[in-house]
Amino acid sequence: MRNLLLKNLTLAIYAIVFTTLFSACSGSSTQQAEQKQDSLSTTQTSMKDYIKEETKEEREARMQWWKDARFGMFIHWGLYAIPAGEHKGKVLEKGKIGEWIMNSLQIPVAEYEEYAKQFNPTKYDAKEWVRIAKEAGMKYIVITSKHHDGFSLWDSQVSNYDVMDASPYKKDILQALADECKAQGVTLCFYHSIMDWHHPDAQAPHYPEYNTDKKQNPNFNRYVEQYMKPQLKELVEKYDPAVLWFDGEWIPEWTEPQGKELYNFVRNLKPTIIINNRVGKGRKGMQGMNEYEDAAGDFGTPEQEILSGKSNGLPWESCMTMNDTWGYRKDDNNWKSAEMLVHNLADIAAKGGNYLLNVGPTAEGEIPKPSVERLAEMGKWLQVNGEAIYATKSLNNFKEGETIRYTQSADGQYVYAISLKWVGNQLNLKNITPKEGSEIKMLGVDTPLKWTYDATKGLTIEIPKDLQAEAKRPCKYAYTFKIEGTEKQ
Ligand code: FHN
Repeated sequence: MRNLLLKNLTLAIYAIVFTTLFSACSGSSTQQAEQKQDSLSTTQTSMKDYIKEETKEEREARMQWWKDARFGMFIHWGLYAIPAGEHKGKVLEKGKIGEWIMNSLQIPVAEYEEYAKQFNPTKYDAKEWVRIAKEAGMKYIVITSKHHDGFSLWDSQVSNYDVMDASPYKKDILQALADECKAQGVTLCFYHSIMDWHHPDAQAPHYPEYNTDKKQNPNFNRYVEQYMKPQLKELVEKYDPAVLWFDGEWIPEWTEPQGKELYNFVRNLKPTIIINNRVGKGRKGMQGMNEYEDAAGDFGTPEQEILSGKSNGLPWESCMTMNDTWGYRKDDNNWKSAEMLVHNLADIAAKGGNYLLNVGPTAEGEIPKPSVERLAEMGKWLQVNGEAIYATKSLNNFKEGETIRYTQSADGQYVYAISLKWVGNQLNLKNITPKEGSEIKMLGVDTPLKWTYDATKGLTIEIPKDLQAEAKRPCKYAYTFKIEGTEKQ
């Protein structure tokens, strides 16, 4: 309560000063309340340059848990879930994403702010969300602390455009999620947009086209120093996220040196944190890997796509929607099948990447049923096949033909051949040399399978009759063969 009073007092003082200084600017009262709080200075006196000073071994050790995790939940949630693709009778064009509605339908800041007054997700149940992620086999959650529309899902001390101050909900969404993640053993991470369509020192004055490369806000640096960095400091210090997942870095106001500086700023707040490559300007379009060698960031971020092969060094994570939008759109029913999602996960794991699969909860706070159903299916598959996915390594040849994907146990003892279709009576693999006299099993089946090996014909595995009936198989969608052996050189 005392903190809240202090915060409101500071914001009120700020509002007066800011109104006087920027009365010429066409912002709303909420915009005007967003500014620096002196007590939240982000000046770090002795900043370590992690980009230059961290060794390869240190970096690999820091990244290990994340690489082992393989599968995470992306959550795009914010005010845009209220219009859900339709604002004042105007429906977003097909193919447009829900969380971009403010930009796509050119909604003025003050008009969009009205959604904050309606944001009251009474069905939000952090326990249930984390349970859904965990049962799907997801090891981490990346939630939008703030998306491009600028609305914050926690009680930010430098803003009153947040869930606590601007919405009737008045509960800290991130705190509830952080508590549940801790209780259920899922790692919490934050997405944070550098671009901000609401802040007067960022892209708000670019209205009607917030996302433009034709304009630059001369005050952008003030937004960075007095708003974005204090917000990041709050997020790191209050909720201890394991990853900061930046986005919106393509704006002309943002530069690679700023990205590198921000990377170091965040690492200095929490040395073990992992940061994606969108912190700087390195990402190459939707393919998402780095365009140049020394780009800031710890991992590449292919978006809505999977790398065609393995990466040559940079860890990567493919982020993807289950339908065609990140933020909830009530009219988007173009769902990928559970089979496709399982195949994507196997393909990504074989190529050494992570899969960050998105859900876009409704304004009431529910993860849409089709997402929940698909995640449950993935969870069932992982219950049987998880050992071929988590903490695995890739082979040089990550695939054989179009339907086999390979992974390898961390100690190199076992190869996992994941078949993306039912194999019939026999499976023939040319790329693997099994250890003589070893057992080959299908994951989820106790009895070892018969096999033969011939240097020219390769490895042939017999599939027993009783597994030919779909109902008798240990899982659906893809089948894993655990082989003690090595990749043929
Ligand atoms: O503009 C965003 C989009 O809304 C969404 O957040 C995705 C997720 O990777 N990233 C952006 C574009 O690259």
